[in-house]
Amino acid sequence: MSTLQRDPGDRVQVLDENGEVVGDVPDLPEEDLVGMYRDMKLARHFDQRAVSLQRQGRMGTYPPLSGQEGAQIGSVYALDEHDWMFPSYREHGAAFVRGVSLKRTLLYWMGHEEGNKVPPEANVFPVAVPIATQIPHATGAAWASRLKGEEKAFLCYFGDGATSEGDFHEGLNFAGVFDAPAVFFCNNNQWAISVPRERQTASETIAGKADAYGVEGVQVDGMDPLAVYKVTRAAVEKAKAPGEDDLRPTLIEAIQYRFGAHTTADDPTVYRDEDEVEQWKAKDPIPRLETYLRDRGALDDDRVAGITDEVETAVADAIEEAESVARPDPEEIFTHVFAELPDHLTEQRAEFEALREKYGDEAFLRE
Ligand SMILES: Cc1ncc(C[n+]2csc(CCOP(=O)(O)OP(=O)(O)O)c2C)c(N)n1
Ligand SMILES: [Mg+2]
Repeated sequence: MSTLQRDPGDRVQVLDENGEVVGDVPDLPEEDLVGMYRDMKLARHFDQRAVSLQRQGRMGTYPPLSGQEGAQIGSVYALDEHDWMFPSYREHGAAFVRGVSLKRTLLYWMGHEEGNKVPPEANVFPVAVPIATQIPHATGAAWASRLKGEEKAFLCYFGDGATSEGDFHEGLNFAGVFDAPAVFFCNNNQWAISVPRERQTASETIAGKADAYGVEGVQVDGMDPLAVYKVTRAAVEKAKAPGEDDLRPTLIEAIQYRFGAHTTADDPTVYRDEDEVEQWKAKDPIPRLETYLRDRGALDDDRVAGITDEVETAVADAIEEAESVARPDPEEIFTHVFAELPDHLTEQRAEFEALREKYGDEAFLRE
């Protein structure tokens, strides 16, 4: 059976929960397989440090990604250099692989506007906090690229919650009708803050929604990085060079779980059981790939220790660099969005300036 043309309930898997091979391993050089492992470890360690910084008051609200590394790294490895990625707010791991530095991601969540400035060569759209808005953006960019005669794929990430938004329908419908070279990648992590997957949609699967748009839908084990790579690579190739009877777009549903809170402002213990979290932790993508790589002789204790050191140093250096940037002036919240400030924001800025003048900055910092 081809990777994409299958029943959406038939979940693609290459490594089982113990790292045993149960499907065809994608044809990737060993260097890339080890690279995937390193990047997943980097994403995990970055995440743990970022949550800790927030808890220490050294960073603002932050959305953790632990548990979702397999989906992020596996999928982003499937892009070619000139392809594009459209993130939500949780894809720091994937963005890093594309060349958005850890320092820049830290600056973003520390409240620096500079953190929003994506290096042009990364081909990554800015973070989208409003749910699903990036979906029609990706469709539009993909369609425009095709009209220009380019051969590029546009990988768009969003959550299970995003599938209830009008933007999801509009983006996928348009992509189907105009045959846009887009890959819609749903990170189904089972929760949209406190709303469980079964309250999100009565559809049996999210992948099955593809039928409504006349495009292919495929479900994959999102905690199996090799399976994720395989389906995303097939979708990227099809987006650029479809077979005679194929439409370019694909909807991928990657089944996974976020181990942590929705954001550092959320307390998941009030809406989900610890047992559920433990069950999903048994599917952790990192030890799974590590077991496979050790079995094929690509990793041993020394190499794992070397990668762990490398990752810890990279994150520590990025934190030091980000914290050495002077804190942004609060007035910056009024800049960078509009070329000309609208009247209501001009008034708010004047009010802010007056309050600042009267009470001083110290008053704003008080709890
Ligand atoms: C248009 C819009 N509505 C509501 C919100 C508030 N909100 C932020 S995250 C979130 C849940 C999103 O869940 P999901 O799409 O599953 O993504 P996840 O956070 O699980 O990755 C909501 C409702 C928002 N940011 N934008
Ligand atoms: Mg979700």
